[in-house]
This record gives sequence, structure tokens and C-alpha cells, in this order.
Amino acid sequence: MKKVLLIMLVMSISLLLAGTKIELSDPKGDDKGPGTYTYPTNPIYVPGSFDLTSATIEDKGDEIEFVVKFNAPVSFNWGDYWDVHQIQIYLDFDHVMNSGWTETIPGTQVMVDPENAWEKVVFIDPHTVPKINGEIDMKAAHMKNDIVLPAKNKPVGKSIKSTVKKVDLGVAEDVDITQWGYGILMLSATGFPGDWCVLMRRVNEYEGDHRYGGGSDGSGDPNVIDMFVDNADGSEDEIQIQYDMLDDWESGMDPEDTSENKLTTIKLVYPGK
Ligand SMILES: [Ca+2]
Ligand SMILES: [Ca+2]
Ligand SMILES: [Ca+2]
Repeated sequence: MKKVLLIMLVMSISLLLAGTKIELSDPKGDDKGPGTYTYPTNPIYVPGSFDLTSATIEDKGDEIEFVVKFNAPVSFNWGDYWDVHQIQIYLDFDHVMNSGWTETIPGTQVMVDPENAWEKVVFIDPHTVPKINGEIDMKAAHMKNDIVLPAKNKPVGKSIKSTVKKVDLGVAEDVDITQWGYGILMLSATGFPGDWCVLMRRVNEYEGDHRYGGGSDGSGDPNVIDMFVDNADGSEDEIQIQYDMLDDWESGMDPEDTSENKLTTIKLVYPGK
């Protein structure tokens, strides 16, 4: 009898973890990066497309399911799997100073606070896996082992659902996802990226057909349009927190010369705190 109870207890603990679901919110109308960015002018960039509204992170046993929601329906005109979104989810497993990466995927153009240094990033992009892996090999080979592609992406309505295997993240099945830090960034994907950009669309000084405006023609400005910040409860004050976080950069004038840049530094969100 005791043994049965023990087994039931162990089972209910792992079931408890398996059901763990984190819910994050983001205010609407802050899809402006550091507060100044404007969308490209081509009508494919529907207003609200890059405006994060909420996200859920759910422990599904041997997988983790990320659902990222935004403020316009996902579209299917030209992309391999969908059109305009690129989403990066930086994961800090241990919350230990300088444990992990502080740089981000080349072309994102932000740094991560050393207290939030990340172990793995989930890379959600509409291109084919061979195309993505080719870009990573060319431009991000040094961090290749820590860039994880979802086992499955499902774009539906105003959301993209991405399923990531725990084994691909290198974590145990009984890991507690409430103890992690999350950096969920919204960018835009392009099949014609800059030489140092892993498939992300760039921000220029003035918007164009397929370029955001409100940044710099150089390469020091973040190519991040929206992100979750602070407690990620969606309160209005998170708008200014994001604008300030994304605004501390300097850029040289030559877009192909990244040596004169000072990148801005972001912090991750810790739901378990
Ligand atoms: Ca938003
Ligand atoms: Ca870490
Ligand atoms: Ca935001």
C-alpha cells in the first residue's frame, strides 16, 4: 500500500510539472522598438503584425510548447511557411551572472545583461530548415549548438505555436520552467538579409518598401520591433521600459561595418520571481 502511495506521489509531482503553464502579457501599440520605429510601407506588413500581445509557455512532458500571440493574423503569400514574423526566445536556465551567452544571434543587434546570460535560444523563422541551417553555419557558427529550432511550428490566426523538444534544449524532463528567464523578441524575417544577419529584416533611418524606419542606416540599431519586458503583465509602464531598454545604442554610418557599434542591452523576464 505504501509503495502504491509513493508511486502515486511521484506520478502526481511529474504530472504537476507537466501541466505547468506560464502566461505573459505585453501592452498593445509598442511595436516601435525603442519608440521610434515605423513599419515598412509594403501592404504585406499589416499594422499590428509585429505587436506582441501575449505568450504562453507550457510544459508538455518531453516537450515545451510556446504560443506567441500578436495583433494581426499571420499571412501566407510569399514565405516558405508564413510571411513576415521572426521570433527569438532566449532562455536563461540558471540565472547566474555571466553563465551563458550575452551576445545574441548576429543581426539582432542587442546584448543580454550578464546577469541574464542565456543558455539556449529558440529560433522561429518561416524559412525551410536547410535555409535556416545554412544561414546559421555562415553567420552564427560559433553559437550553432545553442540555437534550437522547434520540432514543429504552427501559424494560426494571430499566433504562432512552436513545439520544442526538451532533449533538443539539453534539459531533463522534470525541469521546472518557472525558474527560467525568457527573452521573447519579435523581429521580421527576410530571405535577403544583410551579410551579417541571420534572416532578419533591418531597420533604417527611413522606412522603405521592405525596410523599417526610425533607426539608423548603420548597423548599431536593434532590429527588434517588440519584446516582453519586466514582469510581462502587460501594464502600460512596460511600454516605456521597453523603449528605454532598446534605445541605448550607437551606430556607425556604414551598414557593412559593425566595428563602430555600441549595442543596447536587454533584460529577460523571470516569471517565477
Ligand atoms: Ca506589444
Ligand atoms: Ca544562464
Ligand atoms: Ca513590448
